[in-house]
Amino acid sequence: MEYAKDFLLKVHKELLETRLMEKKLTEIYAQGIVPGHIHSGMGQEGSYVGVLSTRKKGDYFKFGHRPLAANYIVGEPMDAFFGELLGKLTGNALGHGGTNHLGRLQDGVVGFSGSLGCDAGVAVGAALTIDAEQRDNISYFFYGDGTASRGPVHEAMCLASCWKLPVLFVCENNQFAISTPSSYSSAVPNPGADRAAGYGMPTAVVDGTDVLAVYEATQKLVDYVRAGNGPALIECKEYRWRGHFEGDQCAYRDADVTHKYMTEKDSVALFEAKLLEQGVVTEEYLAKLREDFDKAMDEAIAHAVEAPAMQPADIYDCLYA
Ligand SMILES: Cc1ncc(C[n+]2csc(CCOP(=O)(O)OP(=O)(O)O)c2C)c(N)n1
Ligand SMILES: [Mg+2]
Repeated sequence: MEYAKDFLLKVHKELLETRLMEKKLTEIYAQGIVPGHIHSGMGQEGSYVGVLSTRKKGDYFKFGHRPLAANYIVGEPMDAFFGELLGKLTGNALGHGGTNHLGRLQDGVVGFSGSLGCDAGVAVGAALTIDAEQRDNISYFFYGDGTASRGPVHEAMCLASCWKLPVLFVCENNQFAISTPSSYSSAVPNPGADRAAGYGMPTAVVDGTDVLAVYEATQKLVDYVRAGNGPALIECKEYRWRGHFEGDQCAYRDADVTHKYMTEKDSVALFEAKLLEQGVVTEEYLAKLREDFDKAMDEAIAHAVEAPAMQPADIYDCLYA
């Protein structure tokens, strides 16, 4: 497929920013300034950015616990993002939720439940709104290979397909649910795609480390969903580079396999090599982009460190609308 230069630059910028932000999160966690866990999304940037490159204004997003940078990519300002992570009043949820409650409704982010899979129904509910308002938007539901086996996910798929609601189910198959390999919890090789036939949904299975392959496969499904045909499902195959959470020693998996993915299936390095070869970017351009983004993040983190923390008396604020 032929791409306009502006499109390639935008995809690359979002891919690089996702990587740099996910890396930064591990660094500030190690400094001890983040209350709660960080579940790094390093290794999964290509699938998120490839899928999100099909988004348009008015769409809804149900993200998970990784990569958190997805919230920034769809519009959350950095100060609100880092403020929330550090439990500060400048955060998008006034520091009440931290790592699991990033995202803002004005960006289309419909929130997150720590009880994985239960919020599949929220994504379907958002699609019902779109349907009632007769818009050509869609609701993206991102979920993991482990979450793919949860009951509420299947109930959500069933309802979305019976009512022909505009949902794109995005199964992020990073091969593990904490320490459980996907092959242990699923009798079929594709825990998302292989089960979607039961709901009459079209599917694609794609290499999640190839950002343009993800984009192309997703765009076909998104066209189908936006046209009012009902839901579809894409499953992205990838590998979680770091532990389930920061501090996980990963004793349950082979470090050589991890190393292989990190060196041979690095979505950012692979895409940058292509863009350099095609003359779309230069080494100087890439270096400046990295430097500027890193500086912007450091400034936002410094603001968050200085910002007032949430106090015990604030705990009942924002519970009811
Ligand atoms: C209902 C429920 N059960 C268990 C957990 C604990 N838990 C948190 S993350 C996780 C693994 C999820 O695996 P997967 O869906 O593959 O997502 P990944 O972490 O790989 O991105 C589990 C079991 C939870 N949060 N919610
Ligand atoms: Mg997983």
